[in-house]
Amino acid sequence: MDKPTKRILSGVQPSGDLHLGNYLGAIKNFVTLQKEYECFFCVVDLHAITVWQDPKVLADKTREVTAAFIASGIDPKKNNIFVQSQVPQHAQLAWLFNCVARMGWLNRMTQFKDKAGKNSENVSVGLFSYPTLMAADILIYLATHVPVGDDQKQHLELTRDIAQKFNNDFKTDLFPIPEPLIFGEATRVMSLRDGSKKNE
Ligand code: LTN
Repeated sequence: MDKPTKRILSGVQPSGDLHLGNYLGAIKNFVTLQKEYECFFCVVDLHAITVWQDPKVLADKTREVTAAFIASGIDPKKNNIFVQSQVPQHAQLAWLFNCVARMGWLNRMTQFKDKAGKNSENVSVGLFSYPTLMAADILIYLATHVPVGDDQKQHLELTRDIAQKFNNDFKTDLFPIPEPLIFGEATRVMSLRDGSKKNE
C-alpha cells in the first residue's frame, strides 16, 4: 500500500535579522525535512506587515530570506519555495477562516497578548487575526505536518480547531488535521535525521 502523502508547510517572516539563530535553526531543520516530506516553504510577508514595515526594507528582506533558503541547501527544484503575498488565495482563505474562528479562540492567544501588551487598543486588527492567516497558509496546501517552535504551538492548535470546525460545519473531510513537528527537542530532530528509522 502506498504511504499517505506527508506534506509540510512552514513559514518564515521576512523581518528581523537573518543571522539570528532562530532563522538559521528553522531553515536548517527544513533542509533535513525535505528528504522525507513534500515541502512548501513560504516567506510570509503578509504576516510581517501586522506590525509596521518599511516597504523597501521588506522587499529586500523577502528576497534575503528566499536566498537563505536556497543557500542553506533547500533544493528549489524539489521543494516549493514562494512568497505568501504572490498567492492571493492565502488572504482569501484567511477571510473565510475569520468567519469560522471564534473571538474567544483568538482572545486566548498568548503571543497576541505578549506583543500587544498595554497597547492593545492601538495595534493592527491584522495582529489579532494573524493566526487565521497562518491557518490558511497551512490548510490551503492540505499540509499534514508543520514544523513548529515552542512559540507557534498554540497557533497550530488553533489551526487544528479551525480545520475541525470547518469540516464539521460543512460536513466534509476536506482539511487534514495537521500534526506538529516539534523543533528544539533533540530526540525528535534526531529521529527525523535517522534514515534507518521508519517511525518518527
Ligand atoms: N507565525 C510564524 C510564521 C508562519 C508560519 C506559518 C509557520 C506564518 N505562517 C505557517 C508555520 C506554518 C512565525 O512567526 N514563526
